[in-house]
Amino acid sequence: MSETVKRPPANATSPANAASPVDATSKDRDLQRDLVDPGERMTTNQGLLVSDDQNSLKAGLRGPTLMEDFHFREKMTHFDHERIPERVVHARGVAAHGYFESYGSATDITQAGLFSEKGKQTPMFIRFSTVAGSRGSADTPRDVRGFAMKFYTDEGVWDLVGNNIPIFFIQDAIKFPDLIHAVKPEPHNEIPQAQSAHDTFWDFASLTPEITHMLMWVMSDRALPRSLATMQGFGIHTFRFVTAEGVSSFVKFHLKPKKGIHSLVWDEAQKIAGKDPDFNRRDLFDAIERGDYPEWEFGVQVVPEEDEMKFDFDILDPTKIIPEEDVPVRMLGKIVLNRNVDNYFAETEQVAFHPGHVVPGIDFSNDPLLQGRLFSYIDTQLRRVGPNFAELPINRPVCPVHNNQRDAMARQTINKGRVSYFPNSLGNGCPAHSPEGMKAFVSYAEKIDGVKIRQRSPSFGDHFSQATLFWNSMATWEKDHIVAAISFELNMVETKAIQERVVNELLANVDGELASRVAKHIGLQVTAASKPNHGKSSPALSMDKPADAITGRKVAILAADGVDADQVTGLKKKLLAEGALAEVIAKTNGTIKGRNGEAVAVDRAAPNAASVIYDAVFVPGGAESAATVAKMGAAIHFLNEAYAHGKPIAAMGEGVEVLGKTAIEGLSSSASSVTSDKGLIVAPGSAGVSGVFDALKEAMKQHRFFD
Ligand code: HDE
Repeated sequence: MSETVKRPPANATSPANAASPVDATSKDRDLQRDLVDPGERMTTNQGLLVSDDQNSLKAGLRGPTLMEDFHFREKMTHFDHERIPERVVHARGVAAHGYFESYGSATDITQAGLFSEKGKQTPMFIRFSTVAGSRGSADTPRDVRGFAMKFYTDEGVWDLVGNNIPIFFIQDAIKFPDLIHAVKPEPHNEIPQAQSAHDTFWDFASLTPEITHMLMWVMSDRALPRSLATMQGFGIHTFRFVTAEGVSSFVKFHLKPKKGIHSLVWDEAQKIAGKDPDFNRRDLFDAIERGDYPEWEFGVQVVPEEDEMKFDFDILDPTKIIPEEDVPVRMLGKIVLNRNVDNYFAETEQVAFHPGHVVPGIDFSNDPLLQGRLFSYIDTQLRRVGPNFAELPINRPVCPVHNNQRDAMARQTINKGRVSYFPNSLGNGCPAHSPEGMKAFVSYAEKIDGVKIRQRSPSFGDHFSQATLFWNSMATWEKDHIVAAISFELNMVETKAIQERVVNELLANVDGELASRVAKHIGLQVTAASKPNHGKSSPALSMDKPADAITGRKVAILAADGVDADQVTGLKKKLLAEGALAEVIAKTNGTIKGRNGEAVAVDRAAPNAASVIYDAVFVPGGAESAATVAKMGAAIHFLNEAYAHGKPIAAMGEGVEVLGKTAIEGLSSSASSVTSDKGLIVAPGSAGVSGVFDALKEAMKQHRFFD
């Protein structure tokens, strides 16, 4: 458990009897009663003290194991049943506890209690995930990231099961099994794992024009988050807010990360999958352990009911965004993650989300994707976790639960009394309905009048304009990465007809330049006439924005014996003070000698330190150190790779000469003071660490320099 986060005392109130209002620690208190310490003496599950857990009961020293060995059988059968089915999608995930804090009253748009007053805190649990890969796959494939949020409100559990991309691949839930079958490993040979770069995905995509807008997002670096804390989150669908007076408006949920929106690049993501497959989950876990709590602002775009038809797309269509320039995001509060789980299986694996878990003040729209999800999630939890999934510690609400649902496998509640039906007189009519005024959930009384029809609304018909809007909104480097990503994926596709359909039937309808650039990379011609580009853009869609701070960023310091220890410790201290991290990397672990004989601790040996897990590099001065580093192939590779990935690189004194041995261009080592140009920071020996640090900090806020 985190040292920094203090748990509340163990005098847990049973949630079923919780009388006190919910606060940020209510769920922690609730979970407390299920926490078990390892204990001093081993017992069986029946509490019997165990004398020997390492030898099975045998007939003679070299004889067969006896059927009678109940201890062996109990241990082994439990082990045999340790796994539950992995999620059919979003199998690989990581989660943490935290809270939502309201910025002020939002009662003008919703009666949901968590938004009722300034400072009100509601406990939360968030699970992040990749979609396509199995539970044991790597953290960094090109994929959408799940962003599933559980709010333990005093009015019941609210699940906002979102993603890090604001739209989806398809418009109707009935197509979801096809989409997932297409992207998952191909059924005949179970290849490839956690990747969309194969024939079946692109076959489906090429025949599904509504996917085009989403393709632009997943082929952008949005699909390669640097950190889970540098991702935006979205509820995707249009939902409804409803006030106490019954007035409804449409809303889209947004989460904006405090650390800025930053991603990896594809080459880096692929290498990290081998060097550190747990890259994102490690980053989240470590950040929370050291008190660097991930934080997001939480807000909504609000569309009054009467404005539903005012857009040139349908707000029920989940392949569309509402541009933030048209409807700004109204911030309602912040979300902070401040505690790691105690047990991965009990919490992260058994947590069960369902978009149908809502509270008064939040309701659904008729988005056909959302409507289908309202069936799928409860169904999947019944199969995956079982009919009493809501009783599990991580899933149970912090407010009372009373109804006549009974029994089923692994029931935990011991319901007293002879009454398990309604209406009843023997139980005094309890549990009873809540009368008006008690804030029970009442579905929004939307007027529905339609014919039964299996058809898509024509208002869902424009599949390309917002894909073009996205493309137009990208910085040059973002466009380059999209072209490279689509080209990479299509070059993995073996069927030429699929490549041709993607280029001519999808991309040519987005933008002519995009289509022809991709066509060139994959050795094809664009044969279709390109649709004219409408020229509109939405600046909010670009990731080309500096962060406010460098918290959690990691700097590598390449050093050897004879290093200028003052530079190393000076820079390290300044970085740590900013919440960033710095690691001294040397040939072997242990210590190296500073140029004045002082011992400098090594944080990581070179073979364990790949450039891809750092955000920036510093090569300090010290003639002997610089000469050694310049001769180390691993160090030169490190610098070249960091350079190729556009990362800030700084060098001081003799360290500048090391850069001369690399492929880095545009060095101006003759300068007499610190020069900083496009992420390349060089300083002569006489310059102080402060100037280098300031320039490095600014460069790290920019994140990358692709030119
Ligand atoms: Fe999901 N999705 N989904 N999805 N989804 C699941 O539920 C489904 C969709 C999302 O961390 C499953 O518990 C259908 C959109 C997240 O536990 C399953 C459709 C969005 C998670 C399921 C969608 C999501 C899931 C698999 C089309 C973003 C992980 C295991 C109608 C708004 C939750 C499970 C976690 C998980 C079905 C589309 C997000 C099978 C049928 C759109 C973050 O129920």
